[in-house]
Amino acid sequence: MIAIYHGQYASRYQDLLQAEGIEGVKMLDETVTADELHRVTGLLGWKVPQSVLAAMPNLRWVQSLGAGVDWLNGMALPPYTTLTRVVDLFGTDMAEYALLASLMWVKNVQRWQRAQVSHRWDPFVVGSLSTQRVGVVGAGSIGREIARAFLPWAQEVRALGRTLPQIEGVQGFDAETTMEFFKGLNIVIVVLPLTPETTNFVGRGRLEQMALGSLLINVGRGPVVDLDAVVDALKSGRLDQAVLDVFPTEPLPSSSYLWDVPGLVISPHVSGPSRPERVVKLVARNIQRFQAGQPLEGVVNWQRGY
Ligand code: OXD
Repeated sequence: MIAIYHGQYASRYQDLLQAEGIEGVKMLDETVTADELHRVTGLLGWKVPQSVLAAMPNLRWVQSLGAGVDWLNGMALPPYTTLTRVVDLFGTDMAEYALLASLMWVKNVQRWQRAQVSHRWDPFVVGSLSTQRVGVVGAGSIGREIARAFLPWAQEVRALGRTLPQIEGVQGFDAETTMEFFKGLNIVIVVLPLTPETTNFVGRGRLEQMALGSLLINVGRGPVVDLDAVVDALKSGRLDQAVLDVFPTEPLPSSSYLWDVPGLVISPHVSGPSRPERVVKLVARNIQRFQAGQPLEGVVNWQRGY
């Protein structure tokens, strides 16, 4: 049996899957019985609690209903369970977000807004992306799309991957040349998944390599960026602005000091929306493949963690 666990979105998925010809997906709500949980072999889920996973000993496949699978970090799944994630769907939105954040910074839109509030005509020379060196940290399908989106605009575009990224027109860097990658960059866009290796990947040493007065954008996962180091870099002027869409704790508590840090721009994890309408076709294909015993799309490599 295929089941779904995704809070308020579960029934929307059920309807959309039905429209794709897929019936009988069981919603895991408080009425589900232990017997039904025993019969679950495939689970569509997002932030499923360990207690729910542990009640499904016959699970063979988990489809994460987003790009990330870090919500499963540290959780035990039955042996031989295949994990899949949503791939190739969020690159365009996230590239738009990164371009928007970069243009707002380079054109200093905040200064226009401040001037308008006080009815002040405040002309100044605005910058241009054409003089900016841009680097994308993470070269999966999303990172590659972001890097390509900057190519017509930026002076130079770099991409950093575990292995050397090959993207036409983009300078590739790998684990061995990480420091060179960061050197002199004006804009860094972080799109790394969260794994033990990527935690605090963007820390003091790497930020120090960036150009003075630069911009950091994080659309990957909160803990990939060392927030204390970012706040210090904003204070010292190494960073002029940091635009953060993701945080170690979400929602960001209203009591967090981060809301008031000068130079920090906060958005509520909106850069790559995983709306059911957009994800459902991939999920439907994977259900059909799972039921037919065929290879699934977006299989996660457990060793790499994405
Ligand atoms: C995702 C996300 O992983 O929304 O899909 O961050």
